[in-house]
Amino acid sequence: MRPRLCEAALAALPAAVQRPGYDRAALQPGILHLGIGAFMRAHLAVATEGLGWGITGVSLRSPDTRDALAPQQGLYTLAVRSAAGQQLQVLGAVQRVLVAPEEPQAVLDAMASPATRIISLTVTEKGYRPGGEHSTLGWLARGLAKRRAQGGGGVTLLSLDNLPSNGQVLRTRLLAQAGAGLADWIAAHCSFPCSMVDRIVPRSTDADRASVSQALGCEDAWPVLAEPFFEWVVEDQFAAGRPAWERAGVRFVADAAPWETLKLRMVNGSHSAVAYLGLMAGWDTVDQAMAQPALRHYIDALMRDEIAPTLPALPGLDLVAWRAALLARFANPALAHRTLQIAMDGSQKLPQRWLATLAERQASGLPSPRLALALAAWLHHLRGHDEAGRRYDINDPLAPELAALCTQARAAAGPEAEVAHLLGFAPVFGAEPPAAALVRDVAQWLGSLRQRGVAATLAAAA
Ligand code: CS2
Repeated sequence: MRPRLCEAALAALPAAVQRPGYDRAALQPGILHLGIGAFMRAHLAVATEGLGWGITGVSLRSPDTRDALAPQQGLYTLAVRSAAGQQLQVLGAVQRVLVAPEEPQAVLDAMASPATRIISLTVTEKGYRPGGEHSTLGWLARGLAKRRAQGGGGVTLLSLDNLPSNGQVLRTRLLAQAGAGLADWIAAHCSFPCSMVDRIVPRSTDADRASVSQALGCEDAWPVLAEPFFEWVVEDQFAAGRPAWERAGVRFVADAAPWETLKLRMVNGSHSAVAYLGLMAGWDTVDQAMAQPALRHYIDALMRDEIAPTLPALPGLDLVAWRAALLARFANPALAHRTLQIAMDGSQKLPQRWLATLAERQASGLPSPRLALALAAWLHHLRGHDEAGRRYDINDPLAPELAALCTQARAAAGPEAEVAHLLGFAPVFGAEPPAAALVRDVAQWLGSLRQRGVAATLAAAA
């Protein structure tokens, strides 16, 4: 039996493994992070490593991360993987993990503590939906009420989720949740910088845990995997100070919006298209899908011809090289990023990933055949099984509504009426009825996906 990863085990790790070279006991617990999932541990925690700031993670639901990290004193391994191999780094920035349903007072105390200067969030797109006391917004409102009452002073609320104007969205929703007096205090004392985050972080498996533990020579129950690429662009508006993240390559800007648009449309928009087409075709991982010449050609053309022309100017960015690098990131054979994982929560993702691009193109009178194919693939995947008949769950907060929608749409008179009904689903597509040309294109693609399948449809689209 190998020993468990912990501080006492650090000295004996293989020489090639990077590890904390500082006194962890001296870290200032300045960051409270809600949603201590894999992404945050491979992104924010990496940027914060060695800068003197410690992170308290909060899990809003499951105790898994706390249970795995507590015996490891918060230590875990990041495995950066590419065709060239893997580089391991043990990270020390996470000091402790709280499980909100088990220790609500500790979470509220941490939000109220003047030592907490930044409350950051990775709670996914659906985490910003208005909700009760135990929603993200509910926890924040209660914590900030306590902070205000105790004179804890202003704090930065830093969203790291894939939403356009994520800071603004958080601010607007939190003020609505807070109610009059508290909302005024938050507006006066707290800041909400917008940010763009980019790093592919697939969910790790038991096999990953075993291989990382073997390479370390000790047991890590909770490692994370990531690609080498790392990007974080953030507006420099911190109400109570911040780590010197620029030392970790973070880009501070006055306005993150153009970066967010670039990232959401190109990276996430293409990713979702790969995910639904790949899932239906039985291509389980993104690299497996990208190895199909017709799929790769389609994604390249989608980015080049339909998405890139809608992007705002980003001085200094060589978009052609950036696009080529993105295709190579997707093709990374060492990540095994599952198409099913990216397919989840489509109802929360499509608006910013595809529909904003589509609406702008429509307004300029431009056709979007490839976005229409992506939409058809999303609709097609709602049937819940792939082309080989393998079933999967529709993992989406609106899954029941979507199932009912599909049943109603099947009763429509003909394929175009069916698609018009589907694209009329207001929670995803808005209140405006879909344009006739879009309905026609999507209906054609959907018919082709149903009758001929993904591979033949892509081959014909090329
Ligand atoms: C992915 C993202 O799961 C998804 O929806 O598109 O997690 C993606 O890998 C990251 O945003 C890349 O930065």
